Amino acid sequence: MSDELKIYAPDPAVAAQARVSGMAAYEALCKEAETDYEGFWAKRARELITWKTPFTKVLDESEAPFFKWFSDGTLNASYNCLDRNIERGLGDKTALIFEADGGEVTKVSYSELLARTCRIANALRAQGVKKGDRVVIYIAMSIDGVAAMQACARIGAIHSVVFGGFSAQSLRDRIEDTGAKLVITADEQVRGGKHLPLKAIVDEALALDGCGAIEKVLVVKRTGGAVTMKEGRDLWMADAVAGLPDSCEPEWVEAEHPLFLLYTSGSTGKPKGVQHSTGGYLLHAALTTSWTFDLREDDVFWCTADIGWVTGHSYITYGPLALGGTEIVFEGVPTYPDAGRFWKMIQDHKVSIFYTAPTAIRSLIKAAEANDAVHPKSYDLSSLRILGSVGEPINPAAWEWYHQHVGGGRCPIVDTFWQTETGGHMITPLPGATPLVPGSCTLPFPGIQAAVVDETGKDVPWGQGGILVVKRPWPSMIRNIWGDPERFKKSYYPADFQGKYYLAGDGAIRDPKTGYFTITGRIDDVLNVSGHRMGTMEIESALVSCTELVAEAAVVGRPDDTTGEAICAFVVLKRPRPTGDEAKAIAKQLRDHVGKEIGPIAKPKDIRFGDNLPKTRSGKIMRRLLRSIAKGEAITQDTSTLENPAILDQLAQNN
Ligand code: 6R9
Repeated sequence: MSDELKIYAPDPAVAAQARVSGMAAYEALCKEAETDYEGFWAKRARELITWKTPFTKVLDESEAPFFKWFSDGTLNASYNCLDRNIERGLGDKTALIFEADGGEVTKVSYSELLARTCRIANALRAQGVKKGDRVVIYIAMSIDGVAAMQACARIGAIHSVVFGGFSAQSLRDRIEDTGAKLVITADEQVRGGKHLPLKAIVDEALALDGCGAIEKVLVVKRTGGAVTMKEGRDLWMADAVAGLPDSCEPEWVEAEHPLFLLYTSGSTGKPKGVQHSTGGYLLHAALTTSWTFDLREDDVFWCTADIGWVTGHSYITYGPLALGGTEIVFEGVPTYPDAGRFWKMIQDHKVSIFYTAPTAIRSLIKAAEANDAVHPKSYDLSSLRILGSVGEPINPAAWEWYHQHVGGGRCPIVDTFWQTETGGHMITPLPGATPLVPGSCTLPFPGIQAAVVDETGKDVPWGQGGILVVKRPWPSMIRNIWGDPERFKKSYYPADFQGKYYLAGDGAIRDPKTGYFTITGRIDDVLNVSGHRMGTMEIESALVSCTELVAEAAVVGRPDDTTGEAICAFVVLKRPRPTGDEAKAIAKQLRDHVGKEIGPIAKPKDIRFGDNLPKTRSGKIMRRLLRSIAKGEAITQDTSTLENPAILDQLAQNN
């Protein structure tokens, strides 16, 4: 393969009807934002959002970096996603197509989704939940999951969805940090044909210290599996909503009122509660759905993310519904009953916009290459118009396969770079405008002032790698770390850039000719495993919390063909270094321990034991050496500052 840049011009059929059609239109939008930044955003906020009280102020920088947008406007997110579509005549239109793990399909119209949302909202109010109270949602992909989020938004409660794969301990940490009053969960979840507990994990979490604020648990019946209901605390959702009306007056909130908290990993300490606003967040979720996905009323949109992650918030619960779209909510996994599941669902539901993660694509490529029956060519995918990728860099080989075999060579791929903190797309192609280059997320979304700078905040020339920053605040940006404004400032507006630029935490490089961005990976101690963010410190803490065994642990990432990055742990035990079967058994025990502390997604793929770790004379672990060992590379770095060089050979041999 030559490394010559391959460029794919937008498909003329897609471009002809796209909202942003052609590069001149894209450039005009960027120019508009440059010339009148506040005017640019205010215009879209008026077009896309229905305000109860129109705003007169746009951006308020008086308490920078705690920026405010549209602060004297009031609105309700669920009104914008539901009622107003019904008022526009879309009441009978299908809002959600739910496909269960086993294949059963349930469709709900906008009117039905509104009624369901209102009943849950009324139940929350009946249980004493008020504006500003936090509600933790620990549930699998379901209509009730989306409705529960919308119900919180309806009454001004702040939801915090916790991914159903997190352990009781992780759930406890989030419940404690939010100070939530109520948990919404289900009896069980079903994934890949297996029933997995949810309510039992909630019980376990609530039995730990720190969950004292929880008064009630509402339980959705999904499988009918056995659960224990605690008298006075636990209530079946069906009983909680019984007899309550299916309408509910929305709570009109200020634009800056927090819509949700979502926990994500940073380089240090416990996961941070990323706080999003109502007005600015909803605007960008809707605007990016409109421009990046070009969503239209006859589209069937499928974002395969879970509502436990930010992608599920912006591109399942809020963006597509704000535009009156029809979308798929999928409970299961891409490989069950076989690895053709995604392609079959695209065919069955005539999906026109499909948004997934590179990890999923890479694993499905492997399966398709081994078995024609699960190859996309065995399905009718002609309904597809636009493809998207998110969560991690997509390698050019996977991009080409996705483009050719899934998109039939005609569908543009929007490789969307963004983060939990950014609320919506930051750097992404627009499907009817941007010429595509596999492996590049191309150019900033109009209005987003992304740049690549050096450590002092100076722009680096195109072609030179540097630090990705955003130079101006934008409407859907993180507002705070829940309860920790100092950490917010330090993490995102560090003194290195005089507190002026938003620090994304990623490195980037721009193509010398086109200026296209390529993300080069995290510049902090955050790993990206299958598109999930994991802090190395969190995993290290989980390992050393196995106090009877572990003396010390260091975690690094190494490249992995399927998951992008894999977790590799170097562990020093409180007993002699194990080998052979004993090493295998202890590694399994430690993996299970991490699974229990954080969740299965955090289990290290490799665990290596050493008598010690490579350290400098001042006792600092030299992680860059561990990274080389994890990759199986020869050590070429300077090891002269190392206290104990012999340890490198031991760790390198120990597989
Ligand atoms: C939306 C989401 C954010 C981190 C981010 C970056 C990586 C996401 C990417 C990408 C390259 C893309 N990332 N999209 N890297 N190209 N298109 O994934 O949010 O879970 O917070 O992760 O993921 O490293 O900083 P989140």
